[in-house]
Amino acid sequence: MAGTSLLEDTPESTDLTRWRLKSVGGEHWWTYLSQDDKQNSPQSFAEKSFLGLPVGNVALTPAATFLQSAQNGYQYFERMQLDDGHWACAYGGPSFLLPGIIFAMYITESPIPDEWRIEMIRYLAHTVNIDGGWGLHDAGDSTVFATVLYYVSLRILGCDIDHPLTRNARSCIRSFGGALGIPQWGKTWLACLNLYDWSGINPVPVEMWLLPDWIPFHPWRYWVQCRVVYLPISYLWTNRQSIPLDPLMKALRSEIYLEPYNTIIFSRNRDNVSRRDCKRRPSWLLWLFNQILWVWVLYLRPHRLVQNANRKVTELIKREDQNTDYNCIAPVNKALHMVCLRYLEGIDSVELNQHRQHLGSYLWMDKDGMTCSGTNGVQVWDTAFCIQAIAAGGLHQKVEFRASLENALGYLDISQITEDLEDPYRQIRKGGWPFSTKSNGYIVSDCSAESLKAVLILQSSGFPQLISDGRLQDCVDSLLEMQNPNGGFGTYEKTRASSLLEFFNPADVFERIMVEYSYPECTSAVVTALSTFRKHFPQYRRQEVHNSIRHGVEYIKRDRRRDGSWYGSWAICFTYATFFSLQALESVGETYQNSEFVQKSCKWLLGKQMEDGGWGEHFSSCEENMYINSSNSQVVNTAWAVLGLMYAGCPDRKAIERGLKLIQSRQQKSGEWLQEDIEGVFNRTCMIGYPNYKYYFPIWALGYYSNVYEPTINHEG
Ligand code: LAN
Repeated sequence: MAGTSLLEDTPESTDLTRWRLKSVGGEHWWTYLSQDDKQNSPQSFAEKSFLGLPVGNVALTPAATFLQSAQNGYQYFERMQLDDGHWACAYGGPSFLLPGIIFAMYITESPIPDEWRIEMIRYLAHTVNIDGGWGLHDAGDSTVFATVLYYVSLRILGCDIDHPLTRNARSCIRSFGGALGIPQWGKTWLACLNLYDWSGINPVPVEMWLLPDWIPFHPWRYWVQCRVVYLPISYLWTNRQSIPLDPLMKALRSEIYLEPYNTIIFSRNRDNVSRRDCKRRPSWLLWLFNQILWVWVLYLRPHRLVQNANRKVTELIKREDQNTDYNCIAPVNKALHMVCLRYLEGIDSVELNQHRQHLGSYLWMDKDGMTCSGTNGVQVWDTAFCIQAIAAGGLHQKVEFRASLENALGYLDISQITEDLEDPYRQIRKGGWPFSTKSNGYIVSDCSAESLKAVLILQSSGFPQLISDGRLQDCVDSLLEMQNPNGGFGTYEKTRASSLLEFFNPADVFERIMVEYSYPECTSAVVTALSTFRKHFPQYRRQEVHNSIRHGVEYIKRDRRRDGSWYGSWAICFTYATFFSLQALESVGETYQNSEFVQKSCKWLLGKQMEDGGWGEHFSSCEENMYINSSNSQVVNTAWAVLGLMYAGCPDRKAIERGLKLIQSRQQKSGEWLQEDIEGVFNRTCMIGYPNYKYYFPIWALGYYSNVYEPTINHEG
């Protein structure tokens, strides 16, 4: 159902030949040139390709070997590299991000440029489901959450009530029982817009930030993505910040509910979450906790305490803004910060202007319109993997690829975080790498690990020594600090509180968001990186590195399922995590040849190979917690599976070659691969796209084959 457009008419579009992608220090944003300027700056290959415009592809010499296929793949992908060395991409999927940006702009009276407006509407026309609604993510069935937020967005963007998109969405909302059953984050946005009453949202009091830090459930202990969202929400909730009612909002009040607005008793809808939205029934503990909180906030708490807490929260909001150069960690808290600043500093404030300037880096324009990315890009992550993919087949030694790889190394050089923060709630970060840009400011365990590997590979094979030994050692120092007592690694930080806090997860639509967990993917990335690092620096913190690897491996082994697979949390799904885990085991010398443990995982992978030689995993694997085949094999899943088998040293060469042939058969004459199903996920329920995976993981698999087997064999036939 998802993605089938209801619209007979093609929605209005801008002139796609006028869009350009600017990039400075990795921060990238799309601009819309005037007709005159357009003539002076021709569109690049990457720009045309993102926008679906003809690129004048040349047919490459057909590949006779897997390695040549890899090479052809990179000949295409290389052309997509931006001048500052990184690769950009659409990073869309989730449906609750774009509305946040639109609402924040509306609330802060920031004009929405016409070209954005037109393209956002076009994006929504492209992704609407047959029933007129939208899902939690582009591929999902319609929910109240997404449909109401997008409906309000469309109205703000200028669609009137008779526009086909709004008309259909409205009847969809009505058939779902109206907007009252929207989950908590949706209720919050509606309340900010004065379309819902704050009394209908369970308490998120600012005072929680005044608790002593040692308290086991103090918010500083939450998973960083969760704490940064509830920080501005606590300010908005406590201070009941809604914009004044204007004619549009007045109209919307009568459009999104079944009953007249004034007759709704919002306080009775605090726990009302539509069945189609609710992924996680709130626990009775949360319910009880909320009742206690209501008594506290309504009758007990002293006013002075609220004032103090407001001060503290304001300080924390501003600190996050400064630490991230007004990008914030992700678009959800960025949008909410903007709303807070309207009240804290005013719509003309310097701070709000800073935020406005960085809005563009979250908005991605492509052939289907404009949407909001999950972060301000995937720059470091994609660049680090791309380098490793090329090197897997030794292609980094080829002169023709040297310049582009030097450029990629240059990007990793400028995006490494080189100093720590004076901030008690932030851990050390010096030497680590973020997911996107340096200005994002947060290092991630696996982004640091993948970048460290990429730098070590290039700098040890004759590339310029851009990053000093000391800086690489700093990265290891930060990584060692991030290991959890169970041996595993989380994403941004060490686990700071018990997973029991999950009973208090108020978000209805996401699972496992309250605290950091250890993940096999992140742990494997770090284990592999430390194993590589110690080959180059055998003496550096020798014992600690050794112990960290050992504990990491123990965690990875413990985390495996009985059937031999690993559950992946950041991409779909078991093939992803199994690839990483087998790679980590190989890095410490554990392979099919000497380990029954590895043999079992190979058997599991082989058991999932499809008739056509490929692998294909459906996104519902993530939610259902078990392997579910997609209807067709996918190049990305196939690449992970064969990579897993090859790292494991699986002797079933035929199966591996069948997988690689499938990948080869999907390669276009230009060297590229076409987009297939969505690749990524977060919090078990929300899918997110990693469009560059379809380039570098196949390249990696095809190239790596020549590393494992004889490179000279002709694989045709
Ligand atoms: C990401 C994107 C990258 C991802 C990997 C590096 C792939 C992973 O291995 C570690 C976790 C990380 C960094 C990650 C965490 C959660 C993010 C930031 C996202 C999936 C992108 C969007 C998502 C963010 C939480 C979206 C906002 C939603 C909330 C529930 C707060």
